[in-house]
Amino acid sequence: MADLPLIEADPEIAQCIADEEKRQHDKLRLIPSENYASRAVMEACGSVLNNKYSEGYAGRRYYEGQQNIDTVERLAIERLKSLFGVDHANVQPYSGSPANLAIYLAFCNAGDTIMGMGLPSGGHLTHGWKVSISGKYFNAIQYGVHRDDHLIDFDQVASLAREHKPKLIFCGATAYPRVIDFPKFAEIAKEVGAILVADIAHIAGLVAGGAHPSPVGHAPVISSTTHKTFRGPRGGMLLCDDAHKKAIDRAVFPGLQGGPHNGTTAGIAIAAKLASTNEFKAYAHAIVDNCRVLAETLLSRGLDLVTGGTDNHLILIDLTRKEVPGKVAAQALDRAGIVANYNSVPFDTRKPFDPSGVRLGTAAITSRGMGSDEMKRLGNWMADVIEDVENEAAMSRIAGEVKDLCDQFPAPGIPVH
Ligand code: DSN
Repeated sequence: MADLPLIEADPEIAQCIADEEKRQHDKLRLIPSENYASRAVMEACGSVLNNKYSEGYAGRRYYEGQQNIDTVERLAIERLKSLFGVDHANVQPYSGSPANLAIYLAFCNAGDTIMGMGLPSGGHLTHGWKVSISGKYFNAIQYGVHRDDHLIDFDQVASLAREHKPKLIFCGATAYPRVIDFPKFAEIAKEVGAILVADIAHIAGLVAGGAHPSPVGHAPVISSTTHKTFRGPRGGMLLCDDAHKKAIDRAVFPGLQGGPHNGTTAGIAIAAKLASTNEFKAYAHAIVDNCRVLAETLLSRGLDLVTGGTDNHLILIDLTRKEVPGKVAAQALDRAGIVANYNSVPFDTRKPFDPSGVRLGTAAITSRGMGSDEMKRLGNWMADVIEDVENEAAMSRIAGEVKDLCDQFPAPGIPVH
């Protein structure tokens, strides 16, 4: 039984995977936290490395038989250190949320004051939002964006920091379309004696490829996922300077997690190697260029964008003025073969499960090799759908055109259907 191929062992799951391959091939995937992991990354994730337990760190494990795993983990660490220019890397966090929890465990006690950007302004749940453990176990102070231009309100960040003296300040976001000003955050953190943490989960690939400023030298602790713009496996990583490395390593293991997922570690090593190439640098810049063209097209069709545009891989459409709920728009777009997610916009008058925005990003479609011509077509399709969300005939026509376009730009790592 253990030797059967998937198609024989579990035809139902085999069919789900085949269907998902087809979906990922046939649709324009615009969820900004998604991408197509490189084929080599996918191979590593499905390899025998999954079979091995390796609690501890290279050279200091609690299980024997680490001859190959230690090499894999050391390669991942060394490549990340050189790629990002940091003193230390921990590649064991299971994903971004556990990476952020490890940071809290490393530097805070329950009840301590921490600061992060509020979810409605584009921050992540783990930056202190009330329903997350980070908002429940800590005294979480939340900063936000200006009401008029939706840019981070640094006067508010500074005054809240002075008033509350947080131990940690998180910067970085999941729904913020502009450059994060790491030096400005660092200045505020220094003034109040807080540790600045940069969560670069969304922009790690842009930072690695030089398409977004690096937090290194400003934030002594950096957390990230490895699968978004970085195009690696589903996983997490923590980067830090020498002063913080002992606490970070202890917090990840044994503080928070058991054995690392070694297939993922190998995938991170591969992604780091690929991200150090000129090809990846060009990819990172193309993500941003594509996003700008897509934003310009949407604006030209009369759609409102949070902050009026984008500097990175992400766009947040504000549909308040159009009076189309974000969920209705996202569902209509999906029927037209364009996959985005509904999302709150700053100062949203609607509830988070039925908000006014649609969030999109260009990391995955840029991995398919699409460029500005395709972004213009895409922006016009999106505007057509949003203008007439009940026009099923138009949606199925667009879905067909989307499929034709996708056939011209095969998705990396997916067999052509
Ligand atoms: N859920 C991820 C995102 O979509 O941005 C972040 O955790």
